[in-house]
Amino acid sequence: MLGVGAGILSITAARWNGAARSRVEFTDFGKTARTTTPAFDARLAPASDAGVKVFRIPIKDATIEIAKGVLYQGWTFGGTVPGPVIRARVGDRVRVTVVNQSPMPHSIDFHAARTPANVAYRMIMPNDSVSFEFVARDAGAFMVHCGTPPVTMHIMQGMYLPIIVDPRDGWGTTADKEFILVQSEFYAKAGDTTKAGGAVMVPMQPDWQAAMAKQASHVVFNGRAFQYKDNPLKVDVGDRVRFFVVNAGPSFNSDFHIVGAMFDRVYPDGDPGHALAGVQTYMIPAGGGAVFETVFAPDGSSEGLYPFVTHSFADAEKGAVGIIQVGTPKQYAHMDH
Ligand SMILES: [Cu+2]
Repeated sequence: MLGVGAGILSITAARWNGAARSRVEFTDFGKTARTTTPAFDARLAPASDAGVKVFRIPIKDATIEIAKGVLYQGWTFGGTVPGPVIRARVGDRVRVTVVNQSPMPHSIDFHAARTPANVAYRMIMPNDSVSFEFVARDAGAFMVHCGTPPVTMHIMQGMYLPIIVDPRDGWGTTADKEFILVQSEFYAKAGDTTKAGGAVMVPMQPDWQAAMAKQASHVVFNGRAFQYKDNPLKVDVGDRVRFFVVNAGPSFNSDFHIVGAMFDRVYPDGDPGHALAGVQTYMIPAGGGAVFETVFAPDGSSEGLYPFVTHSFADAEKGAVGIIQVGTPKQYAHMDH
């Protein structure tokens, strides 16, 4: 009797919630890494309709490229910096298993979760793993990072990724293109060449003194200085474009701005109810995120090139600048890359 009753109950629940609410989708970030060459793929696909989203995230050391030809010995989620992009919707159940495949203790901290930190964010020893589940209740663009002390070191080594949570009923507008941009700083110094044979290129290493003095060597979008100057984000004339911007820090603000455009909407905290209109620059604190929209309209920000920057320009000079290419501007069509 119990079995029959449970069956009826689950059928009823499925009718109430729709089959999608109980559909489980599994993503193994050990197998699906985002493209990072020639640039980190900033384009975003919509979240799936699966109501239960399961992610396996391996922690592993990796040699990354923080500027053209500049290698760095980093620590990562999933082998890239930033780590894999997670996208869910308000109401989704997000299940995470983090597997530590590196030789030192790490952890994970989801800013999108309301959960007891001592349980979900506990230390994960080498070859150990942690699993937890949370319901995504708050819309926005959130930071996820390693919280193992010293946190500055674990973040400057590359241990962060973005999670986007869409409002239950969407953002109120239809975007033609969506992009993820994660700003962060590196504090790099020359690697130890004594172990290498001279001809070998030695990856750079963390400079703790520089990090404490907040003297970054590189400030970057999506892990590599200037990568979107060489490989612009491409949109079409007339597109409404939504940017999810997360500032991983560890220590700088991001003063996000697009030269030649205006933000029709900015969602502080990722809450559509907080929308601001007509914004030139919006500051994202370290550990924060915001959602931006602009339209590259034919009678305004039309065909052309639009730099996006942190308007804290000493940081832009260190790499936090890229280009949005709208349509195919003539001067660009003839440029040879
Ligand atoms: Cu760590």
